Amino acid sequence: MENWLSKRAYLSPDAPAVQYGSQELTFKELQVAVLALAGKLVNVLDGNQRVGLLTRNNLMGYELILALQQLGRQIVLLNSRLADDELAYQISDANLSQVVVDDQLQYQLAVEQLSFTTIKNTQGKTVEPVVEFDNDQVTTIMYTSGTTGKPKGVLQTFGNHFYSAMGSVLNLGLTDQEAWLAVVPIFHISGLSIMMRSLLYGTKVVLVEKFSATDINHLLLDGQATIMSVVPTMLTALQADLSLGQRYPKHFRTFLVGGGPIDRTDLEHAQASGATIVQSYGMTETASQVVALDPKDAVKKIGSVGKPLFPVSLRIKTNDTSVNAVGRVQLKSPTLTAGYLNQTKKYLASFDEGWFDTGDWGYLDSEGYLYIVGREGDMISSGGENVFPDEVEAVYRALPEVDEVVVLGKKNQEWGQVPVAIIRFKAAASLSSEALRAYGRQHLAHYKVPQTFYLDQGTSFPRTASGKLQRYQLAKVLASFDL
Ligand code: S0N
Ligand code: MG
Ligand code: MG
Repeated sequence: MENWLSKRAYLSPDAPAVQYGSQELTFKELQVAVLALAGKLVNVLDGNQRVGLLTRNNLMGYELILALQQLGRQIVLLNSRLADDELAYQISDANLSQVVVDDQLQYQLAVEQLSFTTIKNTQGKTVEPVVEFDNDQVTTIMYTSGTTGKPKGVLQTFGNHFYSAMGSVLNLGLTDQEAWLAVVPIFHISGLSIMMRSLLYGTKVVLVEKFSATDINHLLLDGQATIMSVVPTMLTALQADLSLGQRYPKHFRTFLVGGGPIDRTDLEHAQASGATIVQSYGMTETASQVVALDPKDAVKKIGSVGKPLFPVSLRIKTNDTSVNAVGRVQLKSPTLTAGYLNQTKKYLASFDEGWFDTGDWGYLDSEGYLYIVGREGDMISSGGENVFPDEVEAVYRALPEVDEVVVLGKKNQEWGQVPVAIIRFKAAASLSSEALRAYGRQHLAHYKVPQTFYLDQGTSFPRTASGKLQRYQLAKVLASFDL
């Protein structure tokens, strides 16, 4: 396919492309700004095909992603909430030599950091953008954690993003005034997919750097957006901020909810405020949502994430043939990642008879609606960020004082779930909760640090014969600590 930015600037040069605070750019203006930035980048980038980026949701970060695409570089979108240790692994795995870093963020990294200001102040030259965005070409890489081993770099091709945008629009439709509010991070697929859709649909993005329920409600009530991607934490905060009886204008048509389940109360509150809720299921590996629930079914099918989007096929892998039998959720989709960086074996091992195994557990009801009942490796979803107990446990096990540690999710009003830990010290050793927290915050993203440390009182953790923790049995253990 022809370069999406070139094509879009040709098709609808004067249509609004992006709004950031008081700044608004048309697609032609965006193209000019992006190419100017690309002209500066070539003067500071080395020959490495891959470039890291650490940014918040601001216009410079937005333009940098597009500029790197114009130069045909692969962009490694790093999560700005990660700790230095976590970033170091990803930087080394992706073989990065340079990371472009938002001036507002600070890290200690073993590679060259190019600040936004450095780039802005660089003399630019004229560059020829790439002509083609090839479907098979990897354009972005995002790291995801999992149950075993280190995080994996998920390779996302232009084809992945294209089919994702098509699947989304065939479900959600489009209005001629479309303006998609992006406060979900552009380093996650939730945010990046909004950017890619904008180029393909020719629609506007309302980019917001910092989530504040009051500010966002102000924008929505003011009619500045037609659709917004949210995680459940955001939806809850937005509803709590509305005054009694306050309703969103008709112009605002949808909250696209992903990154975890919402409960009935939140759903009803949101509906009472005049909003339409589309719940969905998706992941970095599928370049955003692959399953979505028709708003008409939201109440009738509460708890369901809906039906697979048009390009997506889904099956539940189980030997049980009864209706509602729980099994592994497996997919086929043109949006599916082309691979895990440096981990071909792991990638191939995620397929079962040609179906990609999500690692999640779920069932289809008699009408073909998907319900998710368990996440890979007892993944904890905190405010839309994934936390894998294994990863947190490994960090704590490295402490000489620690004999055993078990991390599990606890229900939380604000974040949906938060990690908590049950910890056992070696004989005569101990650490305070404060010390444990401080240690965690040094080595892990803050949202991964257990909110509470429960001292083990001789609990026997449920294990299989081979010694593997039976996580599904742990909820009972936690309940006994909560008394
Ligand atoms: C909810 C957010 C905005 C909260 O961040 P906020 O308020 O900006 O926090 P800070 O002011 O920076 O920090 C305050 C304290 O809060 C802690 N903290 C921040 N985030 C979390 C968190 N998630 N859990 C627990 N604690 C958190 C900070 O650490 C700080 O504490 P101290 O001071 O102690 O350090 C923010 O978390 C956020 O943006 N969340 C959303 C992330 C997201 O987008 N996730 C989705 C990922 N999934 C996918 O991308 C696949 C699905 C998908 O594509 C999709 C998802 C949603 C919608 C649509 C789609 C789609 O299909 O298109
Ligand atoms: Mg930090
Ligand atoms: Mg906050």
